[in-house]
Amino acid sequence: MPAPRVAAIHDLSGFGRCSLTIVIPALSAMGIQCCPLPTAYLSTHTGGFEGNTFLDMTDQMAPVSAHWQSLGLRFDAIYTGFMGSREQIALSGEFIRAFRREGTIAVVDPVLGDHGRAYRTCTPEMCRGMGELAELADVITPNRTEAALLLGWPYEAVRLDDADLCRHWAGLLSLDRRRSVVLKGVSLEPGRVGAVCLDRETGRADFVSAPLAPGQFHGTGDLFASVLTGALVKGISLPEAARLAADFTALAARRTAEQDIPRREGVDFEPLLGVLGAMTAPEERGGGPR
Ligand code: PXL
Repeated sequence: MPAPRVAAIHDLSGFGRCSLTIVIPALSAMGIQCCPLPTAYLSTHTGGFEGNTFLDMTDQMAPVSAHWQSLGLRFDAIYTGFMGSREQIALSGEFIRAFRREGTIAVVDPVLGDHGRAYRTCTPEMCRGMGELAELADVITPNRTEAALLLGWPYEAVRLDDADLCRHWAGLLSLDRRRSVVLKGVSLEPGRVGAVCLDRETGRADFVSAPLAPGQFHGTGDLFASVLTGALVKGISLPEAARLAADFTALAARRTAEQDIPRREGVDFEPLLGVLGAMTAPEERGGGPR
């Protein structure tokens, strides 16, 4: 069987590990072909570095899409993340419309902010646009900050420390179950963090969690969403995909904490990519030859 194929619409940040520098290795390690459509090239990400360069690649997005359409390319998933402008959000929506087929999974990670604050590049107009893009998604993966921004609620109100409240927010974010929701940053017990997963097919809300690592590292949201996307493309169920994403992200965060590197340098996950491949391999999961 050929490798499943994912179109990944994210920025490429040279240093600091986020977006495509996480998406590509994570999907590759899971045996998935990643076709990147970079929206911008930055010298570093914008969280914790000053003076980063920003090469806007918006004008490449439609021609790349047109070329891929002329080649008749098909994707098992379309996975979008950080956006540099309102126009990029609109073009990503057009890409999803153009390439969506029966069985294609559209995963929109509505990267807008963290820790109660919007990223400095995310204007209110960008937040509105991201909401529109997320309407095209089969699965969205917001954190608590992004959930608040998408729902138009204050961050403090979107508490994720109570199961009923988590179900409530996930329900609102699902737009009457038109899309599945993996809402990250849920913590129902001290020392553990994870997600609530509302599956639009079954209507079930499942909780997954993993031990909370000391410290917080840039790019953990991108790593979680990448592993989740890869697992979904491999046919793994939503709660199981979220469990794998939570477990691997926790493992990478723990390793990073042990390395004592600055938070802005992101998750030190590369030495663990073999583990990721094994965790998501069919034979490890009891589904293939041993
Ligand atoms: O990890 C999210 C992200 C992605 N891409 C860029 C960013 C950020 C968060 O700061 O700056 C360029």
